Amino acid sequence: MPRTTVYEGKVEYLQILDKDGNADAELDPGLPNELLDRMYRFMVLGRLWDHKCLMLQRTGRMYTYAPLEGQEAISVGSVLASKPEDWHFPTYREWFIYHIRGAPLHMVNLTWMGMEEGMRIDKSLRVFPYAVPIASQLPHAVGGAYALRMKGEKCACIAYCGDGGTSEGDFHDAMNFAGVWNAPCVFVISNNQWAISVPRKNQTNSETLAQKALAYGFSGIQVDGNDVLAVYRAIKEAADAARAGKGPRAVECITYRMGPHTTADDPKKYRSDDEVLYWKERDPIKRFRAYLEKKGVWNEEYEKKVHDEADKLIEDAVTKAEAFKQDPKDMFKYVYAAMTKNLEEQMKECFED
Ligand SMILES: Cc1ncc(C[n+]2csc(CCOP(=O)(O)OP(=O)(O)O)c2C)c(N)n1
Ligand SMILES: [Mg+2]
Repeated sequence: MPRTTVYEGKVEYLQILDKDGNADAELDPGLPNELLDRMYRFMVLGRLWDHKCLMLQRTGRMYTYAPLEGQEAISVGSVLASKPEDWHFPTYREWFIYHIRGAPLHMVNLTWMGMEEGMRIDKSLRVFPYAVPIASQLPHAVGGAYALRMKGEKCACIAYCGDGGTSEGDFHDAMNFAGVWNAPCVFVISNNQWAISVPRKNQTNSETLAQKALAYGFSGIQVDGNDVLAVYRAIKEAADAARAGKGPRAVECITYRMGPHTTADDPKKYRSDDEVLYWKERDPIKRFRAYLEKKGVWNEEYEKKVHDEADKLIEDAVTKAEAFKQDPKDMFKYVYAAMTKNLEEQMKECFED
């Protein structure tokens, strides 16, 4: 028997905007100014809101919080590339997705303030509650995609995980079933180089995370995750393909978490200032702003308008979140679909004495 090659795979890399905001003329999707404006407003709002949440946590007005800074282009590019009929299955770091999909800004603040009511999202927005157990949302997305197709709905299920998430069994179970079922799924891997203090190189010996898809029989692409146009384009193509019955795809977004893993972490203990500086120069907002300026969409006056508007929204969201009243009886009421006799007795004891 001759020795032959039975399989050869490839993974493309996509970047449209370089770090200084110069666009590749052939790859630039030529989005209308109205959409570019929405992208920029959301990215700035995400960044400012992130800074506000950190301050709230540091002053005891919010509990443990997972910062977004540096990764805004992924949430914004991905949601704006999707359609209202698509579903999103975020991780704890993609909390901004809820607002981009249309949820009031204060809802996510509520969750980080320890109030689960924040995840009581209008079902028509089609976003699952975010998952903290790593990668556990991926099998949900594949099951959802399979079920929605059975119901005759033409939509994509867009599921997110981090670089660390790709080492979880749930990631591989989900990818395998998505491939076997040709499920309309898009796996967005936010490769921010670190899983708390574990670097990407200790996570897997694979050259890319996108190539994991090849083993499960579908394609994977790697994109510059700090380039909102590249994220938008790759996810739009993947979601369009999923809706058209062409099966799943993986999109690995190369990015960097600029802040701590959560407010309980000190990244100075495990990464160098030089590394942080390298990524600061590749900031997603700075480069998109430069692109918009070259197109004549951005100027100082516009910047001020965008910031003023964001500041107002943030102040309003904090006021609403802090004024929110919880009903302590809920902790008894929603343990099960219906309260057990035991729980009823405990609730009575707590509130009627
Ligand atoms: C199943 C499970 N194991 C461990 C943890 C603890 N944990 C929380 S975040 C995290 C790292 C995740 O890293 P990554 O997937 O790269 O996402 P990132 O936080 O970088 O966005 C770990 C191990 C968890 N939440 N769930
Ligand atoms: Mg990570």
